[in-house]
Amino acid sequence: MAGAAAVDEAVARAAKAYREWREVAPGDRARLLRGFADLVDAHAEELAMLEVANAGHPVGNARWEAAAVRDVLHYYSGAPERNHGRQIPVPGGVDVTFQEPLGVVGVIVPWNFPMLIMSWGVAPALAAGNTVIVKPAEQTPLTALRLAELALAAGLPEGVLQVLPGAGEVAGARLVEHPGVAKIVFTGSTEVGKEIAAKAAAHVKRLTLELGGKSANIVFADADVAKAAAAAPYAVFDNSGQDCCARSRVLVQESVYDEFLERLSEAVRGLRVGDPLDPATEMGPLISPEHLERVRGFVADPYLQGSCPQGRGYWFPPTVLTSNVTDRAFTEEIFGPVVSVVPFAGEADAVRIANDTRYGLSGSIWTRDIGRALRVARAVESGALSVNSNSSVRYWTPFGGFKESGLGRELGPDALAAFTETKNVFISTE
Ligand code: TXE
Repeated sequence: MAGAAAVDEAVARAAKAYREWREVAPGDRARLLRGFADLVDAHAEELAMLEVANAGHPVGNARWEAAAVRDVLHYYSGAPERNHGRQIPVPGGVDVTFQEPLGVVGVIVPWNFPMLIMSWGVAPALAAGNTVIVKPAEQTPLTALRLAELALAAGLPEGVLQVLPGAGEVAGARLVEHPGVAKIVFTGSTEVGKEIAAKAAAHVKRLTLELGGKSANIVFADADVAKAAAAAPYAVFDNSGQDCCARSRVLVQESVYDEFLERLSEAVRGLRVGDPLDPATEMGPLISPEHLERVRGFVADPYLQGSCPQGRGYWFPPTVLTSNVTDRAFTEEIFGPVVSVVPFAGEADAVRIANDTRYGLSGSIWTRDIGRALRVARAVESGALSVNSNSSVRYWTPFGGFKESGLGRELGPDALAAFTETKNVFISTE
């Protein structure tokens, strides 16, 4: 558990490493990142098993996550050689822009997708020439430490990527306040995100924030209702609902509400909740006893609950609520396997309910009408929407939130821009 002094030491080491790392030729930086990706691939099974122990993820999910970490590293290993600026026509000379790295970047990671979210910060930051200090969540330091070892083994110079397990209020807070840290990437609760934004303002520190969500899954009567209902459990029960993209509010058009609820209930009853090491398991336990208590506090009168193991472990069954739009369970992020289903009358009604929240991270629209799909997608105040699909994250495309769900974008080309500063240079020809 690193204290403030350890953070200061790490920042000094990262600042020293930065002076060399930013000078490494783009092709060499690319090769090192590619080598890191290849080592992750070679250790994918080990990393997956470590994530099962770390966070209780079902082993199938953890395997997918290890592959996704590799893919993110691979994707950004192409970036150093394409991180070019522009040449802009101006009178009296030549104008060029450079995409300069920022310096030392602090990446503060939550416990819900420990290695995956770490890679979203680390890969583009390193590709752009920054050095990185990762502060994993208290509950889940294991895969972060292993990834740092693999980075060293791949030949990344010492100090380029450091992992510092520690308490949020100590090690995390010190990273945020340290004048030698140029940027903070934070994924976690909206409350802590606001606190970090206020502290970062003191140094005009660069920030990327990925915060909470309460996303809507909007099902219109003209949709393939069977498909939408079959996909809905994944959208909220994946990772036991501990997902900022969870579509925890399902809005269903009145005429197909009963049919949808019936089909959803059937799917929920069939969900296999249990031992994360069993490959057939679809949903594992919650992260901690405190979190279990918190989730429990939202559920008073469930419409339906699936089954889950009894006894040892932080188990909570997949739960369906038919709550009112003003209920706490409908408005607050539960971060557990609890979904609220409500009816709506028409398109305007659906958009109004979807937008009646302080969050705006993801969401889905199920319809066969392409015009409606685009109209609603444009009207919903959210950063990552999908039509006839419930998945939000593709590493090629920007991901991030509107409103209190965050600031800035991760993944895709946007993330590379988020780890660089544009410098403009004018050269007089007169
Ligand atoms: O998050 P915290 P917690 C939401 C979700 C969950 C709730 C609480 O609703 O129930 O947040 O989870 C570090 N300065 N999400 O308490 O505290 C901390 O050590 C600097 C949504 O675990 O925000 C950890 O590494 N850092 C979310 C990270 O911040 C601080 C994912 C997240 O912890 C700090 C997780 C401080 N003062 C929870 N205090 C998502 N967006 O996916 C804590 N940390």
